Formats: sequence, structure tokens, C-alpha cells
Amino acid sequence: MLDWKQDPHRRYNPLTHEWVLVSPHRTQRPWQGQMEETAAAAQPEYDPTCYLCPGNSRAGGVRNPPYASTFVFDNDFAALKPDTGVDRFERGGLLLAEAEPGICRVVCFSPRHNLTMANMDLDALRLVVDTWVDQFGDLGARPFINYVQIFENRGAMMGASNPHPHCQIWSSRSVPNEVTKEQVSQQDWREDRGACLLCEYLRLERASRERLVEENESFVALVPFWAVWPFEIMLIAKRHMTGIDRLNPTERSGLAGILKSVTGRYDRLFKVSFPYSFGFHQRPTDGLTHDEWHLHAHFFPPLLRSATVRKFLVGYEMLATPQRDIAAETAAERLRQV
Ligand code: H2U
Ligand code: ZN
Repeated sequence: MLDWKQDPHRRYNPLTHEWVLVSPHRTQRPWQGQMEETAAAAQPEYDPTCYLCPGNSRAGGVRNPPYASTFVFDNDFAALKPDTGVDRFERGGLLLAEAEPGICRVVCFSPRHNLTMANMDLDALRLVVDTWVDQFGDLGARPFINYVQIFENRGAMMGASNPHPHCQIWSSRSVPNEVTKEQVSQQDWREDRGACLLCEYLRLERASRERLVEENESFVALVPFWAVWPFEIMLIAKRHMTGIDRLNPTERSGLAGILKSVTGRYDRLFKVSFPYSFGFHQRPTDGLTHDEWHLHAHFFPPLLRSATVRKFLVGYEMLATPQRDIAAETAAERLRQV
């Protein structure tokens, strides 16, 4: 009999149809590779050189208003532009290109330069949730926008260009790769079994509790069975709903609560402002109902064993299959304890 917390095995991700190699025994191996810089110096409440602080000039020259809560602006260096025309290029079925119109925005969580989600009060964080819902509605209603991706890159290690707590929204004509994978799986599951994949997954996880990190009345935070990143977490809405716009007022506050709580755990784990990429996955905004979609969010944090040793997805991961050392159950237990 295999010891699933110790012996090498692979696990299946039903959302992406991909496998992850799990090698828990490898956590003992020595590390003489790259060490990250430890915690960036504490940030001030206001930084006169920050592009995102209230009243300051941004890199593009526009001046931010003296905003008092959340603040949304069109990205000055947007990856997608709304006025991109329609065009397509194809040669022999091998060279294929399509025009991609879209809208990119930046959301500052609050005027405070040093206030991360973990340290915001719940009312302020609830305003961030409300802003996400408004943006999803506004962008998603446009005929040429078929998907709205809300995401945060937290920390220099994850490529955040600025420590001022903020997230980005990229909305596009096409449905992005990762979302398409999850869409196909959820659709197939619903057609084959007449049920929702994530509702069923949530039932299994809440019965076993092995991988749960915490839950409140509206959301569950867990380390997915098939996690790739060492301390990866999924937030899953307890009620079946296709998107963030379906959250009722209690659930919006529940989302704010679990975001604060989970990011607080992360910060306590290695006693550092924890880096991650975070974002929601929800129904495309192409006008169809998409009952197969179940609102959830992913946290992908790179740190592995301390504030200075990160997980790299290189070599075997790039050429073959992602691999993790620490078992998902062990990661969940450690996150429950902090
Ligand atoms: P990241 O920290 O995740 O890179 O997000 C910051 C975004 O803010 C980035 O996409 C935009 C960058 O283009 N930005 C502006 O639009 N104006 C600025 O003055 C600075 C940064
Ligand atoms: Zn700032």
C-alpha cells in the first residue's frame, strides 16, 4: 500500500485534465541554490514617489485624484486595447493569428500605500469586493468582452511592479487558455453526470477535512488535492453560482473575510509579506448562462520552505509535468496551524 503523504505518485486535476507529480520524500534534499531577498523594508502609509498613491502623477503623466477608498483607472500600459479591429491570419493551418481587443484596468485597494489585504479592515475589503463586482458587470456587458480576468500579483517575487496594494483586470474578446480548460471540464462533467464538478469536489473535501484550511458561511479555503504550488489555495463559493456578480451581500462580506484570513495565514507562515498570484475564475461574459461554471479563486504562491527559498517550475516542469515536494495534506495542516 502506498503512503500518499510520503511515496512518489501523481495526482489528477479534473479542472484542467492535467497531472502533477508528488514527491514528498524530496523535502529533505539540501538547497544551495538561489536565496530570495528577505522581507522588503516596511512601507510608509504614503510614498511621494509611488505611481499609485493618491494625488501623485502616474508614469503616463496622468495625476491620480485624492481618492479615499478604492480607485480604478485604465492601465496606462495596457496589454489590450478596445479599438483593436477584427482581423485574422492563417497559413496552412499552422500559422494562425487573431486580433484581440480588450480593456485593462488597475484597481488600487485603498489610498494607503502599505495596506495589504491581510491588514485591511473588513469594511474596506468589502469595498474592494464591491469594486470587482462593478467592474465585472461594466466590462462584461460590452459586446466585444467575453472574459473578465481579475488578478493580483503580490510581491516583487511574483513580478508586481509596485508595492502599493492593487490588482489588475484584463478583459478580452477571447476566453483565455486556463479558463477554457476549466470551462471544458465543467461542461463535460455537467453533461455526463448532471451535476457541478466543484459542488461535488467541495462535498468530498468537506467530508474528509484533510485539505481544508478554513471556511466561513460563504466560502471554503482548501489546498486542492492536485495543487502544484507548495502552499496553493483555492477559495470555492459554498453556494453554486456562476460568477462574482451572483454573490449576495452576506456572501460578498464572506469573501472579504476569507481573503483577509487566508492572506493573514500566508503572512504568518514564513513571517514575511507573502508573495502570490491570485485571481478569480468564473463564467465567460459571452451572453450565455454557463450554469456549468462554479465561482472560485486560486492563490499560487511561490515560497517553498522559508521566506527565502522558493519553488521553481523549471526543467522537468517545463518539459514534462509539474512536480511538488510537500503533500497537499501537509501544506493544509501547516496553514491551519498558523
Ligand atoms: P503589476 O504590479 O501587477 O505589474 O500591476 C501594475 C500595473 O499598473 C501594470 O500593469 C500599470 C502597469 O502597466 N501602471 C499604470 O498603468 N500606470 C502607472 O503609472 C504605473 C503602473
Ligand atoms: Zn502608493
